[in-house]
Amino acid sequence: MTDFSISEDLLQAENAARKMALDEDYAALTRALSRRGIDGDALTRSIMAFGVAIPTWGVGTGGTRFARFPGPGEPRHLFDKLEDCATIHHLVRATPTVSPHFPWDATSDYAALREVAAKHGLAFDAVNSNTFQDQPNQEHSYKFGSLSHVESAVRAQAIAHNIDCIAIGRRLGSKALTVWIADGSNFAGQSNMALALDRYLDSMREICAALPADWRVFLEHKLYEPAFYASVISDWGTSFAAAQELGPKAQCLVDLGHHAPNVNIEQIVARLVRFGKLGGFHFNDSKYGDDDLDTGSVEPFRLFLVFNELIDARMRGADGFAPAYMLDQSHNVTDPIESLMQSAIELQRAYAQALIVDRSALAEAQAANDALGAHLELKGAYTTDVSPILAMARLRAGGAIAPIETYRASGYRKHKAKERPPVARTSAGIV
Ligand code: RM4
Ligand code: MN
Ligand code: MN
Repeated sequence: MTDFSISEDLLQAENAARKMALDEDYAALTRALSRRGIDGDALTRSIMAFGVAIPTWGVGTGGTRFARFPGPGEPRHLFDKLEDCATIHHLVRATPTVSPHFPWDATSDYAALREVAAKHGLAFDAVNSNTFQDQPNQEHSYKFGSLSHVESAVRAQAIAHNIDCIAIGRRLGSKALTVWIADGSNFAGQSNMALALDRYLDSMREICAALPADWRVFLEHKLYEPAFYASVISDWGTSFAAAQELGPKAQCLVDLGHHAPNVNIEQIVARLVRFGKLGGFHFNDSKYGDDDLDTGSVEPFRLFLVFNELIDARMRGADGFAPAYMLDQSHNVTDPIESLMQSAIELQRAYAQALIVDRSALAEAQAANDALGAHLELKGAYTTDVSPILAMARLRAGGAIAPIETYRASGYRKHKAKERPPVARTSAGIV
């Protein structure tokens, strides 16, 4: 059976049906922007150049610790996942890279894998290690930690796994390793919090020593879960201090869902930028904790404020500023392809809105202590509906004016449900 893919004919037909309305909306928006001194076409070009990586596990249906409800036509293996990632990029033209997770994505021939990805028009972004669960036939268990474990043999196994990930990443063309550990404690007194951090740092030093010259390592912090009393790398402060000790290749990764409620994430971003330690993002949204909701679905203003800091940093030419962007969210009730397309669009929206902030008017208001005036500069950009710019960027890049509608019209999922009969136990998604 040949694998179904969305045809150019369908894409053209779907776009043709929407083109006239888009042209009208785009003209109206670019006229309104030009009255504000903004070049709409230049903005469209900036949006076309924006890219975010899709995590391979994101195209599988996720779950909670209570249940997982698999969807039809789920990817059964890495090659199916790549096919779904390619479908997303085909329509949204904003997701040219894939971020793999090992050993979930382990395969025997990485050169072949890289070729298959390239045929799909995809490249590989940061590789993620996994020492938060045990694998079949693994010698030592991570039940009580990995890089910070009290036993050196367990730490050595976790270090070796990370070094393996670097070796795989080199073959795939990656330039960064993301390390998130689940290490921590569930009882007061269970762990010596000072010594656990020391052990983590010693382990990370060995991993850093194995990094190629042009690689970075991203330290990902997370407040809680599965450690509910104290996580070893719990917050940006710990992550930052660790990155400082580990040297220039080590930077911090901000997963939007990994903070306490009400924490000012945009300020954390500004701090990390200031010290040259902002490595990248895992984008998602969150209401209560690490709930991995879809990007921009709950707090779009916060997402905009994060991008506002990023644009500010870029305009200022902040030192060592080259953050990596990745989506990291768990799709439990939606078709993951639809969620990922919408999330990529929400990132582009926040990016576009941040780009149209009048930075000199903002600076003037700040200098004059005009609090409301400064705020209104941000609000003016945030309340601008940039959708026509985003749609035009997709169209000009060869994608869909309306990606979700086009995807639904294609029947892709129905076809995949036939091509990919359910397997007993898939590794798709976060369970
Ligand atoms: C963690 C963290 C990591 C991700 C795993 C699956 O909460 O966000 O980035 O790899 O989940
Ligand atoms: Mn993450
Ligand atoms: Mn997470």
